[in-house]
Amino acid sequence: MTADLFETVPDVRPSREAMADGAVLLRGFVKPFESDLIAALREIVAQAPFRRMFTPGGHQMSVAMTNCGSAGWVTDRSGYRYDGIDPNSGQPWPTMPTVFCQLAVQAAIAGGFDGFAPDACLINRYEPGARMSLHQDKDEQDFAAPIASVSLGLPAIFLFGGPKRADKPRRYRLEHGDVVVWGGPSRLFFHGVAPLADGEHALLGHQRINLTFRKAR
Ligand code: MD3
Ligand code: FE
Repeated sequence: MTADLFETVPDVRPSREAMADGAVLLRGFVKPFESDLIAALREIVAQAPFRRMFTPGGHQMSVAMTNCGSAGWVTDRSGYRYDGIDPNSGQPWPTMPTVFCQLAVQAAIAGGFDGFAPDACLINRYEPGARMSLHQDKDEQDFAAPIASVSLGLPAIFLFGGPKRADKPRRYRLEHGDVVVWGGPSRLFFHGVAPLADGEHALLGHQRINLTFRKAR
C-alpha cells in the first residue's frame, strides 16, 4: 500500500553514487536548503554581479562568474589567482552565507570528508551555449581538501576525465539540486562542461548556476 503510493510521488530522497575514488555524486542533496540557498544567492549577485572574465591568453570566458567568501577566484591578463577583493567594486567579496557553508560542510561529510572548512565559493553562470573546457583546479593551496559543487537551474553535461588531459571524459548529466564532492585521487582530475542546451527552469529560467566550494588558502 505505502510502496504503491510512493511510486506515484517524485523522487525526493537524496542518493549517493561513486563516480571515481574520492568523487561522490549526491543527487537531490540541495532540496532541504533550496529556498534559503536561492534567496542568499540573489543577495550575493546584487552585491557582486556576474561578469565574464578574461583568461591570461586574452579570451573572454563564456561562463559568467562571481564569488563569495574571504577569497574569490579571478582571472585576467596577468593570470589566475584567489583574491580577497572583487576587482569590479574594489570591495571584499560578499560574506559566505551560513546556508552556503552548511550545505557544503554537510555534503562533504556525506562524501566522506569531515572537517571541510571552505573559504571560497566560486559561482558560475551558464547561459545557453556557455561551456567550460577541460581543465584542472590547481589554484588552491591544499589539495587534501575536497571541492564540493552544487548544480542549480538547467541541466548540464559534465565531462569527467582523469589525471591526464588525454584521458577520455565520461559524461554525467548534472541536474538542479545535485551535489558532487571531489576529493582524494579525483581532486586533480580533468573536467569540463559541454555547451549548455537551452531550456527553462521553473526557479532560475534560462540558465544554469554552479557553486563550487573550495579551501583556497
Ligand atoms: C572535478 N566548474 O568552476 S563543477 C570550476 O559545472 C568548474 O561549473 C564546473 O569546473 C561547473 O572549476 C564543474 C564540478 C567540479 C568542480 C571541481 C572539480 C568537478 C571537479 C575539481 C576536481 C575534479
Ligand atoms: Fe573546475
